[in-house]
Amino acid sequence: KMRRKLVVGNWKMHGSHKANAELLAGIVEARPFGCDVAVCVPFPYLSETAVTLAASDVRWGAQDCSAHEQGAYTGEVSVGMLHEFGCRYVIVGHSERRAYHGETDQLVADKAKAALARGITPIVCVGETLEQREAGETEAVVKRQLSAVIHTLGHCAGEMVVAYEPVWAIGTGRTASPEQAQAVHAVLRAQLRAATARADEMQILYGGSVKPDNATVLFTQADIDGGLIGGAALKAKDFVAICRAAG
Ligand code: G2H
Repeated sequence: KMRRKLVVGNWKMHGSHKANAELLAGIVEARPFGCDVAVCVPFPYLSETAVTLAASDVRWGAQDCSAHEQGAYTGEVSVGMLHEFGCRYVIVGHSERRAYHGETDQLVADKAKAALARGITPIVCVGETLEQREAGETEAVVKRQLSAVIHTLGHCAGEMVVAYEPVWAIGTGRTASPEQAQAVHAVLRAQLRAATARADEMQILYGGSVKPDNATVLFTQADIDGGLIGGAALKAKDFVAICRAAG
C-alpha cells in the first residue's frame, strides 16, 4: 500500500501548560515514527504547541474553525488565524460538534472549504450513531455526510483527510471491530473514487477508542490509513505506542 499513515491526537477540551509541555516533549523525544503525526489542540494552546513542535516533523492543528473569513462572530476562530499559528490540519464535523453544537452536513462542508482555501487540510469526521447502525443506516448516513463535503469542495475534494468515527465507539471503550471499520472505510473509498482521481492516495482515518492494544490490527486493514485518537492521545506513552503501530 502506497499511502503513508497518519496519526492525529485530538486533545478535545483537555490540557494545561504543564500537561502540554510534558506530552509534547514525550512525543518529540520518541521520534521518528515512520508515519505522519499531528496533534489537534485547544485554540489557546496553539501558540505554545507551534513553538514546541516547530523544529520537529510533528504537525499541529485545531479542532474546529469558522466557515466565515472574518466578522461579527463572537467566540469563533477563523482559518486565517489558524494559518498564522502554522496549523497544518483542522478537524471539522467531529460528532461532538455535530451533536452538541448542531453542526449540519453543509456547515461542516463549508468549514472544510474555508480551511482548504487557506491551505489547511480539513480532517472531515463522519460516523453513525448506535441507533442508526442498528437500523441498518450506517452506509447511508456516512455517505450523506461525505457527499455534502465532496460537492462543496468540488475539484479540491482529493485534498481532505476523512475520519470515520462511529459515534457509539467514541470515548466508550467500545471499538468497531477491524472488519466493521474496514467495511465502512471501503464504502467511503469507493465514494471518493467516484469523485476524485486522488481517492487512492487519500488518508481515511479510523477514530473511536483506539488504544495501543488495538491500533495495530486496525491499521493493517486495507483502507484504514491511520487514526484520530482522543483519550489515548493524552498520555505520551500511549500516543507514542499508537504512532509506532502506524509506522
Ligand atoms: C473519537 C476519538 C477522537 P476517543 O472522538 O476523535 O476519541 O479515542 O477517546 O474515542
